[in-house]
Amino acid sequence: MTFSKCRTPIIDEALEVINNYSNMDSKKNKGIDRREFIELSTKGVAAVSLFSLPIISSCGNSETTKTVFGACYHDCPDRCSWKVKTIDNKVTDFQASQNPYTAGKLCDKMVNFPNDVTFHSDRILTPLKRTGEKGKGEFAKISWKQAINEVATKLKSIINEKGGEAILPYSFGGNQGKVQSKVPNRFFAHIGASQLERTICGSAAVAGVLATNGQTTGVLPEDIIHSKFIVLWGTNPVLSNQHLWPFIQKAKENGATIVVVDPFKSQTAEKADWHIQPYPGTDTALALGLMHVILNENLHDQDYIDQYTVGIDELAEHVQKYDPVSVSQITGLEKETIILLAKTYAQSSPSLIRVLIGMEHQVNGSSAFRAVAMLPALTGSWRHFGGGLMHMTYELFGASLNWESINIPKELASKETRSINMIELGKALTSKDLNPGVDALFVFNSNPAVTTPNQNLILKGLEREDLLTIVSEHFMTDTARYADYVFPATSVLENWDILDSWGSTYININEPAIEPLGESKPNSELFRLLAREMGFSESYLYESDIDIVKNTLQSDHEYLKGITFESLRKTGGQRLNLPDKWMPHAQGNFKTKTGKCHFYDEDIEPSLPTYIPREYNKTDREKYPLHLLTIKTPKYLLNSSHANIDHIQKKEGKPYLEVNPNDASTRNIADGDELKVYNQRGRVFITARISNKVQRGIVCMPQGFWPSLLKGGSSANALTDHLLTDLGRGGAIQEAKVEIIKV
Ligand SMILES: Nc1nc2c(c(=O)[nH]1)N[C@H]1C(S)=C(S)[C@@H](COP(=O)(O)OP(=O)(O)OC[C@H]3O[C@@H](n4cnc5c(=O)[nH]c(N)nc54)[C@H](O)[C@@H]3O)O[C@H]1N2
Ligand SMILES: Nc1nc2c(c(=O)[nH]1)N[C@H]1C(S)=C(S)[C@@H](COP(=O)(O)OP(=O)(O)OC[C@H]3O[C@@H](n4cnc5c(=O)[nH]c(N)nc54)[C@H](O)[C@@H]3O)O[C@H]1N2
Ligand code: SF4
Ligand SMILES: [Mo]
Repeated sequence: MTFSKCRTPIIDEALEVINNYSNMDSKKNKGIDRREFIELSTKGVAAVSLFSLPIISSCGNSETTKTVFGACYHDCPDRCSWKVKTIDNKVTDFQASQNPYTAGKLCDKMVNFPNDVTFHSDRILTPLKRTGEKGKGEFAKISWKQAINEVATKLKSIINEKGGEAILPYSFGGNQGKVQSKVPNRFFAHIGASQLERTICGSAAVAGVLATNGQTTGVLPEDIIHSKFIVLWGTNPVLSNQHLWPFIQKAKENGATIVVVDPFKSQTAEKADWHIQPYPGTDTALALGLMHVILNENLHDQDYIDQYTVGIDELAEHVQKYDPVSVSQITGLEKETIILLAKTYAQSSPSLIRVLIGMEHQVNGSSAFRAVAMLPALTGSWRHFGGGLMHMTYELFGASLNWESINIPKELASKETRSINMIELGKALTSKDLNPGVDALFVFNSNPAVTTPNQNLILKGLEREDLLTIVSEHFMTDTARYADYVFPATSVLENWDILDSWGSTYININEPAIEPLGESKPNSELFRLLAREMGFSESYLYESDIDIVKNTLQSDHEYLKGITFESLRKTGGQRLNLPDKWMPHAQGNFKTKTGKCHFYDEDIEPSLPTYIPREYNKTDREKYPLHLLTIKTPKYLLNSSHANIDHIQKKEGKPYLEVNPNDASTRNIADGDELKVYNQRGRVFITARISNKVQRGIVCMPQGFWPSLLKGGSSANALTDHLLTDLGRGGAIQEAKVEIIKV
């Protein structure tokens, strides 16, 4: 469509909405018939009359200003809501909207988002085809037509020769909008591609808590202000859950004690009243040790246990071997610390344990969550408002939204195809045993060359000449550098979406603030175009983004009362309509098969949470004696996102390895020395920072830096292994041993 320059702003807006419709829902490509066009026009005009604020200006000089609401797409528990003002496709204002949980403040990672990502000069805005060697990042611009045609042809030929399972989609939380993360799954299910076990974050944590409670939704974030004793167990809200932190501070003002259990002296640990610093991966033993003390000191709530739990006899017997002396040897904590923590936790009321993700990335990580989740039932802290366990909130959205609109259609869901675990990407790409092998890798919403363990094995796989790698991205990431084809993805300011949350209780829609820049297209549109090129006719492959958003809200569930597409367009994020006093387990009501809290479950192996460390052989123990943590300490990065932005690099500074003074002195290492950190999988060059943030025997480096931007071309995940966790098939990323040497 071409428009005359001289038109009224209201029509301008209507046409823009119509344009968005036609751009985003492949109908444009299929040709819109007259009836559909009238329907769309009506929708467009209705939308305009409600929400645009055209500046009345003279003909030929029309400016259109617009305010839309949206939400942060990042894999972050906060899910902030925002408001974007634009004039003529330029963002003039970008800030938090009135969502009380966002509380008027986006984090430092996001305040400058329009410039850092959407309008950044390095952004990829056309399809690209590789011209140089894999990994060199040499590409030529090509048209969408050519890119879609060549990729569709190659995928079809792989399907014909090897079957759909030879194609592996690889995506994670790069964009947590439901449309931009889930809709592509329809395409992959349709072609019978391998399934990806998306378990790198949350899977082990959730599996552990579900084993005990049957649900992860415990105390809601805002209700933490009622707690008097808060244990932040393996989580770092000052950095990773910033909008919860003010509520924790409020609790402190109300008299709460804040305890952090973390092997690293995190930003949160520095601000806590009490930092308990166990060895990494020993939390299962610590939790069982606390239960030992609580039961032996008679600090448990027998009535709660009798009414609402199963397996107390088995648990009581099991914890006898986790006495404070034994647990002290496992965790490295003083036995007095273990006893004091158990007593103060059990005797304070309401007492709350906050867990999130951090502790799961250990071989025993899921058991740790399972064991920790038992403590509130043992002490009956669920009975008190503000007491219990705080974990995730996604189940509230799971219960209330219309998921049929988002999930792959029923007819595809039953298709059985093999699964490949995302943690084991390097193995899958290099394995000679997989049949069929992975012939095509399709990456979107993820940057596995940085974020997935065993980086060098992944890079080796990505170097394969016979691997077709397709990446949809904003930037030339370290993964995209290896692509044969790169597609330009829209940013969140340019596409429709609906966003639930895993850490807050607000639902958001995301309305495009501007038209897609350059030739960028939403993930959803990319797969509609491919489907059309491959000749598929099933309607579920062509649903428009806005229809999916609307349908997802079609639900009679009480939590969505008063929340509609129209209301969300006017307000931005809205809190789910939840009961005033949310106390899910005050009277049991666990979502396990018995309806009770499970201290013991014979259907799970082992039937009780058990501390089972990874055994190393003597040679490895001697060669790589230090335990390496690679965690989210960068303030300005969200995983690997934003690590390529100049001013962010300056603010963030270079990465350091935290080394305990004892380990440094035995190796003759001084603060500021350049080090090589190495093990059997790789090596990273990094500067030493000698500190007491880590205990003797432990070193810590940040995750998220791109290998290509560091000396030696390796970053944290070059040292990590693709080990799986005990339950949930997550990644035991933090189970890595290394040695360090001055270079
Ligand atoms: N600034 C910033 N914020 C982020 C992110 C980011 O990259 N940067 N990432 C987002 C994502 S994807 C997620 S999943 C969340 C995660 O948010 P959190 O769950 O808070 O997790 P992490 O920061 O990964 O880890 C928290 C703490 O767990 C500790 N930890 C590691 N191993 C163990 C252990 O064995 N036991 C115990 N007790 N603690 C352990 C680490 O030292 C770390 O300080 O943060 C989100 N927010
Ligand atoms: N060593 C170590 N490794 C870790 C962790 C750790 O603590 N230590 N944490 C793990 C955790 S918890 C997580 S969640 C993972 C995260 O790992 P990833 O999901 O790979 O996260 P990001 O590095 O943020 O990469 C997301 C990418 O998606 C792109 N993107 C954003 N929006 C869109 C879009 O709309 N379309 C397309 N096509 N692309 C888009 C971004 O530009 C970015 O490059 O990392 C894990 N890896
Ligand atoms: S990254 Fe998290 S804290 Fe920052 S704006 Fe997004 S949701 Fe909010
Ligand atoms: Mo994560």
